[in-house]
Amino acid sequence: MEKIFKIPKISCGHCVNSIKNELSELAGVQSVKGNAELKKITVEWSAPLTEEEIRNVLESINYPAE
Ligand SMILES: [Cu+2]
Repeated sequence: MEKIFKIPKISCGHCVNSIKNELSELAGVQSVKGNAELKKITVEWSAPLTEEEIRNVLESINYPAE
């Protein structure tokens, strides 16, 4: 699965890097790409990981997705 998450709290490349680091640690995540200017993160993942779990992690690191 692949999805683009809009994350309003992204303000610079460091934010993108922290999100990348955290999400990359999740089992099932294949790739994480980010764009600081657009405040968007593209995540590619496979089951059993779910979109909800990804959203929960984003929330827990204080970068909730819209
Ligand atoms: Cu930042």
